[in-house]
Amino acid sequence: MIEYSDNNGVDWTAIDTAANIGSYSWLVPDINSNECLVWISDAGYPAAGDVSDDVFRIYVCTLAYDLNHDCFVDFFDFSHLSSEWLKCGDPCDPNCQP
Ligand SMILES: [Ca+2]
Repeated sequence: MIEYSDNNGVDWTAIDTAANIGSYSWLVPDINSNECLVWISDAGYPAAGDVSDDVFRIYVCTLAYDLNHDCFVDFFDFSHLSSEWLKCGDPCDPNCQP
């Protein structure tokens, strides 16, 4: 069982129950907190588990021109924008040259 807290362990929210394969990909929630923790435990024996060694930060990126959502506006974003600069975006338009 995987859970997280956004208030340093006061409250816990379930993320998922998953088999232990050594890693887990998690799309973090849209929150702003400097007091996040993750708790992982055996779903059948909740006392057997462990929590993050320290709090970490989750924040919502607010950059409008971060086109690949990595929270940086850099050359990749510019190249992504320029790669579609002259595309019409309408696949039903016979004059569209994607
Ligand atoms: Ca970016």
